[in-house]
Amino acid sequence: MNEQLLEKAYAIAAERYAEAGIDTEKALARLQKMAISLHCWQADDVRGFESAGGEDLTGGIQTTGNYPGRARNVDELRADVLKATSMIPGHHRLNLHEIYGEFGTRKVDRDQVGPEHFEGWMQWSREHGMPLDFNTTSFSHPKSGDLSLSNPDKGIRDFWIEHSKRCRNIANEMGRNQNDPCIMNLWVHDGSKDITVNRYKYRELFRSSLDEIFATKYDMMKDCLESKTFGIGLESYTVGSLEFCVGYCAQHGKIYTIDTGHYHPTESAADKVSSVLLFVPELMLHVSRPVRWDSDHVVIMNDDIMDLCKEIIRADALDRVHFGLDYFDASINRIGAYVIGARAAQKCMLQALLEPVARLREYEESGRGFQRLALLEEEKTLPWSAVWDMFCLRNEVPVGEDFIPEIERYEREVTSRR
Ligand code: RNT
Ligand code: ZN
Repeated sequence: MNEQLLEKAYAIAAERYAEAGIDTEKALARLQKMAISLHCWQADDVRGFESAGGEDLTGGIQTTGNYPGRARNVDELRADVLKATSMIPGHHRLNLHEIYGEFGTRKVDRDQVGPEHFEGWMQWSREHGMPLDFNTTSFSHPKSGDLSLSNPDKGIRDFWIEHSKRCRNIANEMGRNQNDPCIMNLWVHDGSKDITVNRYKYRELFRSSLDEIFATKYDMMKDCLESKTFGIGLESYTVGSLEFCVGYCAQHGKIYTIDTGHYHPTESAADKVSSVLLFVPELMLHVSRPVRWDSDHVVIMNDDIMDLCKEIIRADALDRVHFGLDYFDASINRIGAYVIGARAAQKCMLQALLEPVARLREYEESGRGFQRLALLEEEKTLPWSAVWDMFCLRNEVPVGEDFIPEIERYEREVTSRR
């Protein structure tokens, strides 16, 4: 790309935004601080490293597609993540699931996992200045069944309680290692396919399991709870529903995870920001793209994510929100999937940061509805893309579609040979 042209376009855009009362430099500085927690599981279709080929994916989630080149081991996954981040402006985090530990040749069951299995990751994290986040993993295991932490069988329940406790300890070690709290998400698939009568009972068990898991206090990790509406094969009942999780988080001061694919199709994830943030300390986001269901398509710049970002900025809540991605598309180049999704999320956030919100509020507060709608409509065509290009240029990553040949080259030389 012609740098001079980009500079010129940016200068004009900055002036145009100044007319609307917006300082583009401020917006760029704020975007620079936005760290995205990149989900490691896009690189290998959520398989992990517990066994050589990875376990079959269970727990009501599904990857579709068999594009060649998925990461088959920790070295390939690390290389892919670094390749992706070289094309994503800014500094980001990596979100690991427990099944991505380095277990060696010995079988390490989930109730046996410890920080030692993540030593390599912590060292890698220091080397690359990429803080880690973490997740318990209740799916893809012989004891997953339909119920894990809410299972009436005490043996199975205790197994998952032990797993979750150990994960919190690992997360705390990660936080100490990076001198920045590790955000640990807890999502369990628990639910049932058909009409369920003991709804109250399983939720009561889930609550008491959580109480037990969270009994230990840690300084360098933060707990999040993620709700869901339904999973594949678990269509009629989800133990960790929205109300359950928000209720639990509100009562116990935990972080609530909004996964944008986990609500009814016409329900707005964005509207939850101002509702939930009044009652929970912080939010974690799993930015995803549901197509007809929680299909986890690659995130693109769309109204859903734009609204979500705008609600965060309008609520002045940027420092109370952890921004993560959660999708897994196995039908296209997986590094490309990371780059498209992360950049799309950043584009949405940039536009939120460039919104002439003071003027919009003025209109709203004085009852000028037409003016508010007109400005909301006009802001869509303000020259935000020139600001975005400048962000990429300053961060020394490809501008515009220039990342396409770069990913094609990596595919030719690396992933297609796997
Ligand atoms: C599943 C949840 C969960 C997973 C990942 C792999 O519906 O969104 O967050 O996608 O943890
Ligand atoms: Zn999620």
